[in-house]
Amino acid sequence: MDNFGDIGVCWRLARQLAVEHGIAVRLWVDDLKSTRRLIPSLDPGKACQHIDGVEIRQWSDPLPAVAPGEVVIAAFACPLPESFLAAMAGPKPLWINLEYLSAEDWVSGCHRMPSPHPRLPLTQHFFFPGLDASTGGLIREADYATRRAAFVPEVFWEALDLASPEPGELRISLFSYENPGLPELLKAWWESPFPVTCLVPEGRVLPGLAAEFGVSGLRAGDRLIRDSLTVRVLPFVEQARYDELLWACNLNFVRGEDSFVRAQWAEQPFVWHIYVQQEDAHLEKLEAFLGRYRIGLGPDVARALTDFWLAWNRGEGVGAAWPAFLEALPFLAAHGPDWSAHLQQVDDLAAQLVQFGKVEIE
Ligand code: TRH
Repeated sequence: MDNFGDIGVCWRLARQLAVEHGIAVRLWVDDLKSTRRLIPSLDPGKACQHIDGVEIRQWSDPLPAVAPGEVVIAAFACPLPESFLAAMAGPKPLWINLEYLSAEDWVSGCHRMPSPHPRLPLTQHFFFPGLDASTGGLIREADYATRRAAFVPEVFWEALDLASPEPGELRISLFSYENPGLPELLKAWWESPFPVTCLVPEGRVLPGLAAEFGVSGLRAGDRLIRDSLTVRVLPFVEQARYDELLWACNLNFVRGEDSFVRAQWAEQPFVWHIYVQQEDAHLEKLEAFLGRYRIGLGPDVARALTDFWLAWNRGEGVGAAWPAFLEALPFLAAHGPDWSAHLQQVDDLAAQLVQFGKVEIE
């Protein structure tokens, strides 16, 4: 199988297909250097290497000539190189276009839809991850629950050289894009009547954080303290261990797609910073998710959740929305396991892809 597309999702999926389903997966990566943050054992100097059963290949131009796998997955509408498409025209592998995750209703109508190539004798099939049985489901590894049950928070905190949370302390992980609402949020946290610890993996939010604290730059290991707030900058952890951070915190700020899904499996309250799309299409996606996620919440909690998520995504009104969101946290914490159980009624994305492959190829 050949896999092209966004690395956070694609690496996780490739690994699962190889480890759990015994499939020979070749993952094409354009930027090996930044992928190394997710996979520390990756050697960016090597154009071809094997990690966790996955063949990782440098996506160069021109692409090395290889025979396409039996299945080709192009994720997030990424265009396949012409030479590879031409090579596909002979053996005609099953070609899957793995789309963005969306909770919007139209998704179920487009899931698995075929679309012939305008010139070549090839058909791509749209495959949509999603939240209900009419979609392709979400990535979730078979050993997820076992790993979570074996997790010992005290050991995790010790490894980060941090004490376990004090009673009443709020421990937050912050993984987001640049956000003009950050200063207001930090203010709410440092004015808090109880201790707040914010753990920030190295990434795009650091310059905004540094500016707010009046320091020239931040890096892993740095600690900032102001009144009730302690900020600790963490190294970007390897992808396989990111879940631990989400399990250990009682509020997780996440973004994009993969961390957003992991936060849902972690069952803790979370805030999604969605990636911005043209014509504010992302806000519709955000509302569509909230429309489903809110089911079962009381009206005040649902309102507090919606107001805070919208404020964070618009980058304004974050401070005003925080107090009600804070009050809603215990209810959202209770909601997390119900939501995760609801999602688990749907087969996971890897299993559905394998099933689809079996039906289409045989
Ligand atoms: O990187 P992202 O912003 O990715 C997004 C989406 O994939 C989206 O579909 C795409 O269109 C957009 O990019 C441009 O956020 P995401 O999806 O959460 O991916 C981040 C990955 O990093 C995820 O796999 C979790 C991982 N991670 C670690 O491995 N260690 C860490 O310390 C942290 C904070 C994250």
